[in-house]
Amino acid sequence: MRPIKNGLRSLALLSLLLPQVAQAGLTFTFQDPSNLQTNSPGAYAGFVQAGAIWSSLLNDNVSLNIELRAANLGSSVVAESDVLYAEVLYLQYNIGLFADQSSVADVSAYGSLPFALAVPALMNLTAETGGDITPYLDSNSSVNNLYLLATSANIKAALPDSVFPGLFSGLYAPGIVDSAITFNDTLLYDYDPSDGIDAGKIDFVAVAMREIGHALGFVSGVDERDQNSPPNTSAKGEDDLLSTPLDLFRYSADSKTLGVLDWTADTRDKYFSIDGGLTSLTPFATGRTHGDQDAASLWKRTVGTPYGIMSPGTYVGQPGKVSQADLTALDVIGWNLNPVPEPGTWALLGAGLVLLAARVKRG
Ligand SMILES: [Ca+2]
Ligand SMILES: [Ca+2]
Ligand SMILES: [Ca+2]
Ligand SMILES: [Ca+2]
Repeated sequence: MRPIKNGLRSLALLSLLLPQVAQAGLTFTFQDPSNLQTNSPGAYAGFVQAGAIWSSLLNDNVSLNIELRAANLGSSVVAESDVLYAEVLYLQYNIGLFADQSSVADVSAYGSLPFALAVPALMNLTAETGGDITPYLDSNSSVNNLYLLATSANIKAALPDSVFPGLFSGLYAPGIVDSAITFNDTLLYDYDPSDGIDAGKIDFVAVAMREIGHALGFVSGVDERDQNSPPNTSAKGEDDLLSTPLDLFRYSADSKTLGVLDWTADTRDKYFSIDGGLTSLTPFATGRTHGDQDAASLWKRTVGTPYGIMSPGTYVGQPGKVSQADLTALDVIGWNLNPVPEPGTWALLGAGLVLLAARVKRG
């Protein structure tokens, strides 16, 4: 019986993996209050292209409003975003992810999550311990263990109105801005990555993709804890700040040992894992103030090839690239990936086609 059962299971999985049809997909409306289309047409076109690339990669039926602005952000900041968030019960989010599973990574990621009301995690820098940086286990099921703070785009992808009718209707109201992105118009950009990136110029489309990527949900609550704590301010209580859906896949060696997540800001290594911390897929940055000086809402900085489009730094003289790690992170927090066959998959499909052709020929 076992082989048959397994066979049925893989058939079920296969049907889960088949692309959904008749979806409008991910669409962007760019609002242009300062008339970039006239004043900085290259930048406006760059944002439109960045949106089009995300639309080609993700196929959730989600419409997003992005407001674009330009400003002098100094010499070290390329862009910043004001993203719309909403609180969601962890258990609601868990149910949403259960219904949203459409990839092998989704199945593993969902399986790694506790089916419970509350999520335990390592914490630090809270008022409860006087702002101390020493990690401690927070398993008291208080507000910060019960709720997540998710971007509006992430909620639209993971908890669609069809699954939770009316629950997040506010996010669909007219005039809602999912993210307001300001880029630094005092830096040198190459707006057209199709012919490479000029020496000394920043890949603008990559910058725009990263800012939109934050809106899609590639963000960590660790940054708020990192910044809203000594020496910057007095420590906030556990429940004053919430973690994000992406933080459900954030681990350290210490948290793995305890079988919990790691929501601390410090210099210990943190990593993205979709199997309960057993496997590190990609390291995260660990925080501007108490960590490695990069925002925890990014991959770890590298000397050579970046881990993905959601890496820190700017792409000067070289194009930014979306990586499998970027896609897996968005996949497991509730986005549905458009099928992009791997080279190996192509070979398999090709072999299948050849077999089919041979059968037809013999028939
Ligand atoms: Ca707590
Ligand atoms: Ca170029
Ligand atoms: Ca997914
Ligand atoms: Ca989805």
